[in-house]
Amino acid sequence: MPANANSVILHQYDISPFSEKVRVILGIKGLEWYACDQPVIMPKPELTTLTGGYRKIPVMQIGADIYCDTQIIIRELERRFPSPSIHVGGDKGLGWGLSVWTDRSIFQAAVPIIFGGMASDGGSEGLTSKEFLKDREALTGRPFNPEEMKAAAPLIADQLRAQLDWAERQLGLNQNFMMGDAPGLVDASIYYNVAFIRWVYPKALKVLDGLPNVEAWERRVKALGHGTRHDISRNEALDIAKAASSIENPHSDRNEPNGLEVGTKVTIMADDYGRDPIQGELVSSSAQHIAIKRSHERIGEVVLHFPRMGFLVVKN
Ligand SMILES: N[C@@H](CCC(=O)N[C@@H](CS)C(=O)NCC(=O)O)C(=O)O
Repeated sequence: MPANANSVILHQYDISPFSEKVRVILGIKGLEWYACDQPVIMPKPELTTLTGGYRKIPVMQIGADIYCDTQIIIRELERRFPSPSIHVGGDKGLGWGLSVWTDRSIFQAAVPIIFGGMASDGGSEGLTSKEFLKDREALTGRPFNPEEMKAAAPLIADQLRAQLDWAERQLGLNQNFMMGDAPGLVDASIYYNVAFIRWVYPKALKVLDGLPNVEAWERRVKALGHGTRHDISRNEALDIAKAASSIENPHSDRNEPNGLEVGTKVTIMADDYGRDPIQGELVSSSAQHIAIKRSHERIGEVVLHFPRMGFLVVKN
């Protein structure tokens, strides 16, 4: 079935850990979706045409609505496809807070463990190519040097182990998933980190020795699958954006603290890495969401959606 303006298109690549977070959610919800594969390093001309400069992966597109960052992607999937919910057990909203822990603390531990470990083993292909390292230096604005990560990796492995031990205790209550018997946001948020290490540098999963509940849970989350995946080319995805119109209704937030309203021209940037500024005109905003519109001759007008936590918004 060809994709249309209502299809979920995930701009991704297979070994992208943050894409895996979203793919697990697609699996939990049993959704049909289209993978639009993007390059692992810059340039990504089709992606940045859609996003106005945002380069990180994944990005979700539905018609002319473009969702940047897994937080807003998953929030939108929950809004459009509420059942089964990603908020399970006692999680009514704090699951998002836990994803800040998993995305920043666990993920930032996984990176040096993987790259430092590969450097110790003398591996130097693919993910440690010169082009890749240069790209990630530009992304983070800091040296990305596996040789330096080598010394840190064993110390950081302790940090990873301590955090996965929390997960072990949580599961120890005889439950299949983090918040109870059903899988949800918290599972996807922890799991993608373990999956990333498993794919790229499985040796580092030595930290799972003594954490049998986490190992069994990892297999359970993997078995959830990714829903039904189709593939779509980058050009087709741009054609869909061009033919579609955004479904976002203009809306000013009465409680917005910084005087943003419909029509305000703003610049948005991530507060951690990949801080490329994206400019546009505000369509709607709330405590959790900001939508801006932009135009480009290849795709016409699109609306970009970002989460608020983790993104800075300034008036132009
Ligand atoms: N906060 C972002 C983080 C996304 C992220 O760091 N993605 C990685 C890939 S998994 C990335 O974009 N790396 C640079 C690249 O792929 O060019 C999110 O939740 O979506």
